[in-house]
Amino acid sequence: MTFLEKHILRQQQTKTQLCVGIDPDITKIPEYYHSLSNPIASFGKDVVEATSHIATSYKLNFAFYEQYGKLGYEALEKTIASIPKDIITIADAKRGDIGNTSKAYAEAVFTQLNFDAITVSPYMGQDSLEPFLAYESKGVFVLALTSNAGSFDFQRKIVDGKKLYETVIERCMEYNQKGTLGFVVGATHPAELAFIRASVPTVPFLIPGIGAQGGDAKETMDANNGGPAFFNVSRAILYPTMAYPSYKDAVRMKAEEYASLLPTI
Ligand code: OMP
Repeated sequence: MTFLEKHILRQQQTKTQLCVGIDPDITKIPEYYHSLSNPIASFGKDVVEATSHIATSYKLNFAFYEQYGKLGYEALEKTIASIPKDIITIADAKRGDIGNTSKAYAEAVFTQLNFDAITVSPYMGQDSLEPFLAYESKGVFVLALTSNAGSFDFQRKIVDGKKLYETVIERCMEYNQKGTLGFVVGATHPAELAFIRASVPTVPFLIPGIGAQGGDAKETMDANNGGPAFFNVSRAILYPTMAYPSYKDAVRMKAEEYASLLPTI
């Protein structure tokens, strides 16, 4: 089964398009985790337990694990192991290097860690992406138009008469021989999201930026116009501010709130 087939099946169960982002930050998790042997692993397990009834996918951002060294790597493995097998897992690692090195990155993420999909940077070109695209069933999300302010620095520059991100999309579509390629498009630019969606109506998008970065769920869904999508929400679910009987309850409520804002169509 390809990652997209798995995602469609999962969406039929949950009736939402919510991708829960797990970006563990020790300074933001409740105090009581701090005394546990691996606070990040325990936090991840609780987040998965609180949200797995509603999450269509999980995106684990590697930076938030790698910053804790050995404990972080252990937490990454334990968190992946705690995710039910019918839910898509996305390694947010933003890889991409010379082909020989990308091959090793792909082996690590797809074979060793067994993620369903990965985020990659297109900057080093075709040979840097091919080792990821060689996997029949794994998804490869290429950064196209990112959600941050820095997206104005390069991605919109006019090169050969068009914006650089348009060229990235056009060229990457030529590499999409197995239908496993998708794009990362930020929720913070709904008009451009709509424009990009119109150019590639059936390609899966990973769409971060809803919640903490200001992207609006409804506006983003409208801009996506029903295309296959993984709408990611990380901090707005992981670090709820409201008072509930327990932290896990608060995370569950927030996830359910976003899930209902991001229904399947
Ligand atoms: P929140 O802003 O807390 O919801 O987190 C967004 C997540 O998506 C983080 O893990 C970011 O690293 C990631 N992200 C973006 O925010 N913007 C992008 O353009 C691309 C990504 C990503 O590739 O996931």
